Amino acid sequence: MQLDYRGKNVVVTGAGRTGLALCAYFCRRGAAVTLSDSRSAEKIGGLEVLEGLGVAFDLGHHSEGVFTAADLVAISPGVPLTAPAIAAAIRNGVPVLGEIEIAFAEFEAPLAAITGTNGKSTTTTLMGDIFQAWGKTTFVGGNLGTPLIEAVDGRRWDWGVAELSSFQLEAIADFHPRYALLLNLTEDHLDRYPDMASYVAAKMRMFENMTSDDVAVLNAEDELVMRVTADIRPRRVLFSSARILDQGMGYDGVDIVWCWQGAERRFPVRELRLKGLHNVENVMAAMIPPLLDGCPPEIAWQAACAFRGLPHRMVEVRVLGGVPWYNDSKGTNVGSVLKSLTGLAAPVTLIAGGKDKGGDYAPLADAVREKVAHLVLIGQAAGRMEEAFGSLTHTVRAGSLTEAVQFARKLTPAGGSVLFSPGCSSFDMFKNYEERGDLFARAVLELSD
Ligand code: UMA
Ligand code: ADP
Repeated sequence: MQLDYRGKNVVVTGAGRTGLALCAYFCRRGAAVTLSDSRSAEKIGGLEVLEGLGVAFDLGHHSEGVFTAADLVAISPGVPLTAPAIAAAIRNGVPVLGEIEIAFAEFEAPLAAITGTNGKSTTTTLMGDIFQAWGKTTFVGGNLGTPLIEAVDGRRWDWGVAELSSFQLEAIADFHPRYALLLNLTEDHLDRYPDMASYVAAKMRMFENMTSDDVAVLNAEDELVMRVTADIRPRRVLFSSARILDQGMGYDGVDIVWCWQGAERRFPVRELRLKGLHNVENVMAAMIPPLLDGCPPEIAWQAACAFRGLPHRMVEVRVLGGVPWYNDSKGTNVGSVLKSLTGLAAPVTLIAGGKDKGGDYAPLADAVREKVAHLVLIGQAAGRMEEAFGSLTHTVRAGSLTEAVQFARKLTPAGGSVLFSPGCSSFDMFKNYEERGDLFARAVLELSD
């Protein structure tokens, strides 16, 4: 059912993909919309369409007066609740809601929400494929790319599968998925959160409105996940990449084994196109909601086997002189670099660095010592990374990603491999991780034989 925002004074914050979709949504509902962004109109560009819709602007800064006078502030994930104008609105009793909350209020199909530090996009996309293969019209989006708010007008959905970031979960109120997946928890985004506990607390909001009729899908091998979900209300269904579970989804090193209500079903992992133990975890997690909802296991497994993985996640760009080159531009934190390194044999030349997120690089130290023969560093984080790893392996700095590729070419012997897994976000040098990964792949393809 459409909510009534007619005549309401709504301030949409952030002129990215989410904010633009929010503006269109509130305009369709007859609200008086103001778009506020800390960037100037020239920097944002392309606002003519919104002018045509009658949207007002507060650009180059966030004006407190605009926020405190609003009936509702709708925020994009990149805008922290601590921004002074947002904090002023909250102090003045103005409701401040995130896009996920606003969209959820009108999203009529059941929803599976996926969070965790790593594996969200892979799991979300695969689960979407499974529901589709089962014949369900399924919205697949969220942090993955298409904001949930774009799903609420137009099509009728049987299912929604949404990847959720901690940023998005910070600004929910009544959000309540039927299935909620927490894949893993390792350090990330410590440039936004004061500490790991605050980051985990944001993720945990996913469960806060769920009841015992709902299901939480959890990683039995992640100690922190197990600890923080010990007392949640939804039913816990576990997956484990280390053992077979009496009840739940396990793995014995050969087959994924689904044990449920006395029955056992086996799925041979060699049939998957996805590689690596972390992807076994993603597949296990993605299959649980559809299976619990009655999807025939053979349909779920066929969809899992057909899935080729997403771009910029451990994609082999080419093999040159006996050296495979991997693009893992989506490896944006220490946990994901670790998984990617684990799948490779020494000697690896690792190209890393980018925008530093303030986390600890130490969990990578053992893997760097064992596997990385040469470390090529780029970007703002190069200094901190050199401090952490410079004494453990041969380390050089490059002025650009293209130069890093050239250094890696010279340094890597036949039989080695080159991994571009930055362990950082891209925003110091690139628009996003896709642009960064595309540039890497181009530079690698341009290397002469
Ligand atoms: N801005 C302000 N004030 C601020 C901060 C930012 O006005 O205090 C403005 C910026 O100037 C910019 C706009 O906000 O114009 C950007 O908003 P946004 O960062 O929310 O970007 P969107 O384009 O709306 O993209 C967001 C997600 N971005 C972030 O969480 C940073 C996208 O996730 C997501 O795909 C998209 O919504 C659709 O849901 C990206 C991401 O990096 C991929 N996510 C993080 C991650 O995966 O690690 C969480
Ligand atoms: P996210 O959306 O959470 O960033 P992706 O599915 O895009 O996750 O994968 C990003 C990177 O994270 C991959 O390249 C891989 O290195 C790592 N990764 C993927 N799945 C997992 C997992 N289940 N556990 C740990 N790391 C993972």
